[in-house]
Amino acid sequence: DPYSNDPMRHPALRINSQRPFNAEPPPELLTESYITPNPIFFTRNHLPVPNLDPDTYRLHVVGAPGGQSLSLSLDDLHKFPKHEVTVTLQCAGNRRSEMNKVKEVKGLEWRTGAISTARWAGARLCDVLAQAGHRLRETEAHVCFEGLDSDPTGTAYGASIPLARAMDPQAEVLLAYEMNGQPLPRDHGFPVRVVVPGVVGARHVKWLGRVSVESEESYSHWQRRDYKGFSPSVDWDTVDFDLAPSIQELPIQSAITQPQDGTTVESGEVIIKGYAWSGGGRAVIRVDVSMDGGLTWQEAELEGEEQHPRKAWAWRIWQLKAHVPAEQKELNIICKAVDDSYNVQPDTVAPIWNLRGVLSNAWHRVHVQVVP
Ligand code: MTE
Ligand code: MO
Repeated sequence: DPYSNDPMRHPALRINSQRPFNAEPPPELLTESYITPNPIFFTRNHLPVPNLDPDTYRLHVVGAPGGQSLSLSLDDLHKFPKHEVTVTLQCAGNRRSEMNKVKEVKGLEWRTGAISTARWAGARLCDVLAQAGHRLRETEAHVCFEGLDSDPTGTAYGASIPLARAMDPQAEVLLAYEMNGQPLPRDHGFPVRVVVPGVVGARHVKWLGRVSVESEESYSHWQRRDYKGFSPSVDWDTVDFDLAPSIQELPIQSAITQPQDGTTVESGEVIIKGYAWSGGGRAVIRVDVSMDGGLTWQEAELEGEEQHPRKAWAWRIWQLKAHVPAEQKELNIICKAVDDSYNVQPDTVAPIWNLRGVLSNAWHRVHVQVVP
């Protein structure tokens, strides 16, 4: 069993798949704190977790023509200036279960928890690439990452991002060796992973073994044959993965974590709580909440750290204290967020349905009963 060496996991995690291990924190824990504690940070593994020895670990960085290739130990990585940044990581499949209700999709049944936030620290990718002689190129180029996890045929997990993002110090792309002040937990990429602020989780390659600069995107299955969006009309007989761009920055997203769907609340003051986040460093400027299925709206209070324009890498937790009269029988609660490009979430799932169930960001709806 290639999974027999996987680490222990926190019992509060809601498991979507045991082998490979995929799990999300329950909603009430997800927004309890702005920074997600490491043991309940959502986990998305495609393969068994490799067991890497930090003393013999080496990161191979392929050098530029005229530059030099690097073989970096953990100590070597620590010699680069240490950079820290708070980043929300979201899987492209977050909230896929809602898409599956409209029409069957292929993929893990994530609810609202395939998203978490941590304070990451490590070397900036641009500093490491510069040491290997890389510069921004006139022509299109991509930085390809390979994990040290592999399938039975020896194929490793891989992904890529555009070189322009990798070389931009303001984009803050990290080769991270710390998560919330601790060495990375094994499930989250020990000893080194990529963190690409504002970009879909799939590009944050864990257990990083190799970095290279190529004229083409990574040839990995997960770059070319997965993590792409399609029209609702495309099915598995007609899909052509070469026609759609790989997902990089993610669209505006929000969800309600409290109260939970199908539960009961007491009339009087009811607290509605959730998260909101947008990709590409776009800040969340507003979260609208409806208690009556979308007839009327109230603005939620945004909590958590202030966001910097164009560098809003982390989510906002939001809250609304609503007054619910005793004669009210039920509530149809909805949330929708707006980012600083005034991008909004679509109101329903059907028009954004796609066969892989990615990019599921329709208005989040929760139905609860009210007791006097
Ligand atoms: N990196 C490797 N090497 N192997 C993987 O399976 N999964 C990716 C990404 N990096 C993956 C990986 C996907 S799809 C996501 S959403 C994030 O890791 C999840 O990161 P987390 O498990 O730390 O939350
Ligand atoms: Mo993912």
